Amino acid sequence: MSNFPKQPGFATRAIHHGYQSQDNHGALNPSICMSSTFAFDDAEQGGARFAGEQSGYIYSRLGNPTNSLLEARLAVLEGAEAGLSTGSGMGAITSLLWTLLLPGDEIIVDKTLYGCTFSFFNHGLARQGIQVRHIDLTNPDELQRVISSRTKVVYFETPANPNMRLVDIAIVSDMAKKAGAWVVVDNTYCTPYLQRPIALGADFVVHSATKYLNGHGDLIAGAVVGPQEQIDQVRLFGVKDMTGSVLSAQDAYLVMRGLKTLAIRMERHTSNAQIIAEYLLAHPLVEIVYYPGLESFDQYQLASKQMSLPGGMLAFELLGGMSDGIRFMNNLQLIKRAVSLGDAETLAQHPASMTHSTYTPEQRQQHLISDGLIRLSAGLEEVDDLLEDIEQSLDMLATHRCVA
Ligand code: 4LM
Repeated sequence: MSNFPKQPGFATRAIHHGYQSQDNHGALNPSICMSSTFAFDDAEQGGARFAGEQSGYIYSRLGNPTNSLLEARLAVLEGAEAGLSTGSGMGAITSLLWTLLLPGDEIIVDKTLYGCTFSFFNHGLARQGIQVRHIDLTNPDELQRVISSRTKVVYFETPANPNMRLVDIAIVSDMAKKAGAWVVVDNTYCTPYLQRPIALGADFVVHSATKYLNGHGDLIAGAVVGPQEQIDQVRLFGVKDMTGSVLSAQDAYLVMRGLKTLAIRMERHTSNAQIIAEYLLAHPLVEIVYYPGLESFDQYQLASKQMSLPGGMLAFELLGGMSDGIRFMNNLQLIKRAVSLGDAETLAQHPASMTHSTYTPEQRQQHLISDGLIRLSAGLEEVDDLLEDIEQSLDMLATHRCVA
């Protein structure tokens, strides 16, 4: 963007940051750089780029102009020094943590994590001699008790997938900083439109850009943002040598297309989720609703403190438990039964048998993931149509109960 406006707002940055159409034949949109490799003027230039003595592109596993633009936009939106795009959210998490951690280090993580993140910690990190300690980070006193000079990283999601538990980013980051540990926050559920962990003291933010950042359910992507020096290391070691988790230039372009509407989409996801959450809360067949925008939510105050809006994700349990939850899902007509989140379509899924089936039943109990929980990602449809679908599905449950 040129120097105007002096302090562009969120949506303006999401649309314009880092790109000047006048420098690109007037093209409104950046072009997609479809090149795996980049020619050097001479051998000395190639050598200097490999030696890190000269900036410039070498090979798209290390960087590509289309990806660089996306990375700059994500960094500015999250308030970070630098960004790196990856081939998936798991690619972002693994590339970052394989870079930060060595055998013998300890990572403290929250009890509740997305199923594959949990699986990576247990099957990936723990097996390589890294101590993984799961604690309840919603209670910072627990962190205070266990954090030590061995702790290299503190890692959490907030809201946590799938049960919506919140972690106080400012308090946890302050404690971690005093102990010399890095703080990594998975901000997939919120996006920087709702929550900016780095401004609250976190060091790194990771994303599944598959979700809200792209927003259209048509690709898999990830990102990590943080301090320039460490992001360079994640690029040069984590991605280049360890995971190879590279985002294609075409998909980087599509994520940027998604970013252009992120602000208005997050407003609509939130208003739809709020209305659905209130409807469910008042329904006689619903036992509990977990949504940060409800006053009945036990971390409502914390949500108001660190999230600018309560977001598009909610979870709930029916009085009839898991069997009614499954029936509820099967009765849905408009809402799709699908994992993933942040798409235009409203999606319902059952974490215990789907996204969190990487936990054993005992682990799910220890990690506060109830078998009856149903997760909804509120989409962008007309909310009355969504309510009509939810209502007819619950009505069918009520009929089934009367008949049974
Ligand atoms: C899901 N989630 O929940 P990729 N971090 C969080 C996530 O929810 C996910 C990832 C990372 C779901 C996928 C099926 C908080 C994924 C991993 O899928 O690798 O882009 O992101 O439904």
